[in-house]
Amino acid sequence: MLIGLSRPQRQVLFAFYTKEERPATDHDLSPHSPDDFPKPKGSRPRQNATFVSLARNSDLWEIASAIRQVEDRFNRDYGYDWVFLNDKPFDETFKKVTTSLVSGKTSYGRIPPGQWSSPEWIDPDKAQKAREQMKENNVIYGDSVTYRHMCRYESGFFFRHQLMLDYEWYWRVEPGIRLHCDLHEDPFAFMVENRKKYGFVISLYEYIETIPTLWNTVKQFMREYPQHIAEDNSMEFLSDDQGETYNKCHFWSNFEIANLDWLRSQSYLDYFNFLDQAGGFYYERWGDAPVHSIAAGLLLKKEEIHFFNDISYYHNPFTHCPTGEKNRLRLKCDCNPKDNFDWKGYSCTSRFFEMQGMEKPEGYENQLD
Ligand SMILES: Nc1nc2c(ncn2[C@@H]2O[C@H](COP(=O)(O)OP(=O)(O)O)[C@@H](O)[C@H]2O)c(=O)[nH]1
Ligand SMILES: [Mg+2]
Repeated sequence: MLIGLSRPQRQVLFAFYTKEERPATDHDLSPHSPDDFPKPKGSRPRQNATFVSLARNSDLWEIASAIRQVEDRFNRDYGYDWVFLNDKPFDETFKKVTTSLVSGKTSYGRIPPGQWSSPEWIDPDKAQKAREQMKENNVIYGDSVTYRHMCRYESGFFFRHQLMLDYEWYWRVEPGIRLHCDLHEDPFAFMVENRKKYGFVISLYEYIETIPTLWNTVKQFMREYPQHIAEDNSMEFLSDDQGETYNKCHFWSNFEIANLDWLRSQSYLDYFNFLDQAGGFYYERWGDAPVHSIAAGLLLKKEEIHFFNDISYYHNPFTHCPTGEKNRLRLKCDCNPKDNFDWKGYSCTSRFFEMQGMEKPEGYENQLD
């Protein structure tokens, strides 16, 4: 059953696949039986949620260490499922090891080739020239084609993979990340109970070389689809001049806890398709982080976006370590508060607090540099 999706919405999702690409049979489930899964802690029911990781077979040990941390700090008490996606088939070792680590059900999906390649309207010569230029300018991943496929896939497709359709919520986990504190509450339940749609832990400024025309494209989208722009949006977080220019602030999307039905909504799909047509995933190197963040900032109400101070997180090279010693002791954190990125100059989290009219947590003044 496709929870939360009407029949026409489902048709939109499936219409994208050609018959050959349909991923329906291209996945495996783990050998667990439902009785093996731990019951959620406390009285609250488990939410309709899953972890999701895009990974290569070669990412195995890095994703294994990430899973182990997520399990030890949180999921062993909840048993949420985990979906793994890959442009190539996962090998047996990858499946065996990850299934042994995850307390919930695991499933392994192959990405349809049409979603891991540049669309037919992209001019290959123009895209290649752009990559060469970026390589010369030392732009990170500037010459990588697969990184571009990855950014486009995370921007527009993972949430409509067959294996994701039955879920309403996801938590994205990348290889090599760390969690430094226990979680004392189920973040999915928090999202549901507080009517949130998008949650983040780290925000920062994007390299402008990767997105020179993104904001102009977004402005065109806003003109063409004014009905999709939320009234009480977060433009103030994204722009310092009421939308004229982009200040490059974005949520770091290697961590996300968010609502899949929102990404599958007509407004998000119109937004993604508009950007995809413009070609910037290949002629530039648009990242899924600014793409998701601008969408969250404009299509959602600002109160639907949440900053998880309590979830400590590391992805090379930045750390979010909860501000406030009481918090860190209560949650058994092993991060050094000095490493906390939130209040440093390259973070946008201060701006987020200001936009939301939120008071900064006690002790933030000591972490400004
Ligand atoms: N299957 C697959 N996953 C990829 C590929 N490239 C990147 N990823 C995944 O995409 C995510 C982002 O890639 P990563 O190398 O961590 O990029 P970074 O965090 O921006 O430095 C991670 O979950 C990777 O495992 C690829 O070619 N194939
Ligand atoms: Mg990464």
